[in-house]
Amino acid sequence: MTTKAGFVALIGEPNAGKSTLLNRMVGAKVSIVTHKVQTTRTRIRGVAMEGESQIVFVDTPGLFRPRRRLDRAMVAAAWTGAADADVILLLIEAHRGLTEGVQAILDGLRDRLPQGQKVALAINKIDRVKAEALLALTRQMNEAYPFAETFMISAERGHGVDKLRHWLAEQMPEGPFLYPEDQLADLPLRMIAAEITREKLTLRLHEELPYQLTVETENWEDRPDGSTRIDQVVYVARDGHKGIVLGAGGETIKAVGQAARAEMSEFLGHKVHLFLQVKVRPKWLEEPERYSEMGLDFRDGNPEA
Ligand SMILES: Nc1nc2c(ncn2[C@@H]2O[C@H](COP(=O)(O)OP(=O)(O)OP(=O)(O)O)[C@@H](O)[C@H]2O)c(=O)[nH]1
Ligand SMILES: [Mg+2]
Repeated sequence: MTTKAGFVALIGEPNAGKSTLLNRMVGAKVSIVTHKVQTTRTRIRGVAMEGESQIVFVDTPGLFRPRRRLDRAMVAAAWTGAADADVILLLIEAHRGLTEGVQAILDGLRDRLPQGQKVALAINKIDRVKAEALLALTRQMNEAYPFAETFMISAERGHGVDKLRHWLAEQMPEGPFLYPEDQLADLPLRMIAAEITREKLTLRLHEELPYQLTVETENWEDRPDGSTRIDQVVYVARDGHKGIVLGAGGETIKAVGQAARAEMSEFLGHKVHLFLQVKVRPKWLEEPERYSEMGLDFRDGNPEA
C-alpha cells in the first residue's frame, strides 16, 4: 500500500477563515475562531485523513503589515509555515476580493518562496456573494498570480470543502504518515486550554478586548477521580485592563470561566475544574518566555528582523 503524507499551509489576511477551514478539515475544533482579526497567533497543526493520504494542515496567523513586536513575530511564523509546506493554500474572502492586503501577500509569495512551490487559491465565504462575482474574481486572481488550482468554498457551511480536500490529498508526496492516524492536532493540551480561554475572552469582550492580553496554563493536574484541574493566568499590560477582564463584580471572568470550562470538558471528555487569575504585567510584550508559551519566536519580533 502506498501512502501519502505532507503539509498544507493555510495563509491569508486576518479573518479570511483559515482556522474555520482547518477545524472543518480536521472535523474537530483545534484552532480558535472569532469574528475579530488576528485571532490565531501561532502555527497550529491539524491532521486530516483522506483515503491513503494524510494531510497535515498548518493554520497560520493572518498576514498583514506588522507594526508591533507581537505582530512581527506572528507574521514571521506565518511565512515560515508557508515556506515549509508541500502546498500553500491562499484563502481570500469572496466579498472583499483582491484587496491591498491580498496583493501584498501575492508579492510576498513571489519574493519569499522558492520558485515552483505549489500555491492554490480558495475563495472563501462564497455564501456571501452572487455566482457572477465569483467568476470575475477567479479571472482577476489568476491573472495576478499563477495558481495551480482555484476552489470556491464556504468553510463555515462546508461547501466545496470535500473537493478541495480530495485535490490536496492527491498533491501530497508519497511517504509514511507523519502522525498517528487518530491524532487530530499537535498542539500541547495546556496550550489548547489556554487558547480556549482566550477565545471566550475575545467573544465576551468584543471591542473592549485589550490587544495586550495573553493566557497561559500554569498548572495541569489529572486527578485520581478522572477529572482535571487547570490553573490559568490571564496577563494584561495595564491596571485598567484588569478591571475590564474581571468585569463588574467579577461577572465577566466568571462567565468566561464557565464557557471555557464547558468547552475544555467536552474536548477532554471528562470533568474539568478551571481556576482563572488575572495579573497585570506591564512588560509582558517584551518577555521572551511569553512568546515561547505562545509558540512564537521572540527574536522574530525584532524590528530589524
Ligand atoms: N459567512 C461566512 N463566514 C465565515 C466563513 N468562514 C469563516 N467565516 C467567519 O469569519 C470569521 C473569521 O474566521 P477565522 O476562521 O477566525 O479566520 P482566520 O483567517 O483564522 O483569522 P485570524 O486567525 O485572525 O487570521 C469568523 O467569524 C468565521 O465564523 C464562511 O465560509 N462564510
Ligand atoms: Mg485563525
